[in-house]
Amino acid sequence: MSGPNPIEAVFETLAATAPEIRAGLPGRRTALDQENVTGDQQLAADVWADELLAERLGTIDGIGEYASEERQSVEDVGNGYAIAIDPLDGSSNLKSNNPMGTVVGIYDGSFPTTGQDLVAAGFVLYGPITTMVVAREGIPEGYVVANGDRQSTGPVKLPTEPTVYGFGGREPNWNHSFAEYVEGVRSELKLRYGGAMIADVSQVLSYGGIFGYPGLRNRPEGKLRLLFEAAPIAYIVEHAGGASTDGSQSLLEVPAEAIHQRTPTFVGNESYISRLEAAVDW
Ligand code: AHM
Ligand code: MG
Repeated sequence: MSGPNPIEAVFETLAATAPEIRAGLPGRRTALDQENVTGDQQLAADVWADELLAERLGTIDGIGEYASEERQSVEDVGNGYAIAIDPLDGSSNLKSNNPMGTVVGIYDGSFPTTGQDLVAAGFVLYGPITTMVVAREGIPEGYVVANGDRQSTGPVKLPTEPTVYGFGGREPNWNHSFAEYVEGVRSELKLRYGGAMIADVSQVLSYGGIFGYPGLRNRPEGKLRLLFEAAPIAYIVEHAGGASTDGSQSLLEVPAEAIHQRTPTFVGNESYISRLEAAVDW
């Protein structure tokens, strides 16, 4: 399928495919006897959503590379933009029937690359309703997805008054400087953590605040993946008026040496991001 241009076509296709993904989830909640390349347990839904999206997005004219969290290597699918996708972000939430998402970054470059090559990013959130946020140029736009069509809900701007926070990882594995920073945040903001990045970032975009997954004592690079998750979300939040960091620099500046590279990931209001950069010593 191709649209007016490859970037628009990616988001149109994602909106058209989202209801199908949602409808296909009930029968695909079982764990497969396999892990993806970064060692996560795969569900039938992860593999199925990846195959569906590779088929739909990989055949768009003007898309040259398809990289997915669920596959080992980059697929060469023609000439043009490189797309990185997490087909079902937060899929462990399928068991408990909590929200999940799909996140995509469109890069004008070849993998591995940095967030500076991003020309657009977007996500679908499978919550009580299906919503979508797309950032291209200027302020990101929100949509409600119904019957495969997008209806705009207007610009997405990070509220200037922060309200919520959510940080991943087990607290005993947090580094001391980060734990101290969180003590301050706890006394100021309200905890909202659901275990699916897209859903947690959507709360930050709606109410203001900070979401993050830190580097851990036993895993200094943290959990979230730079090209599939961290950079696309940073692109969206920065365009919405917020900031991002890996602890010392914008997530859009972190160079990727490997497709599945992980990074400590934080997005949210500038005041909380700069305080975090001053506080952490990893
Ligand atoms: P996934 O892409 O394999 O679902 O993993 C990423 C998810 C993020 O959505 C979320 O922020 C994080 O893992 C939650 O991890 P935890 O369960 O350790 O809190
Ligand atoms: Mg994910």
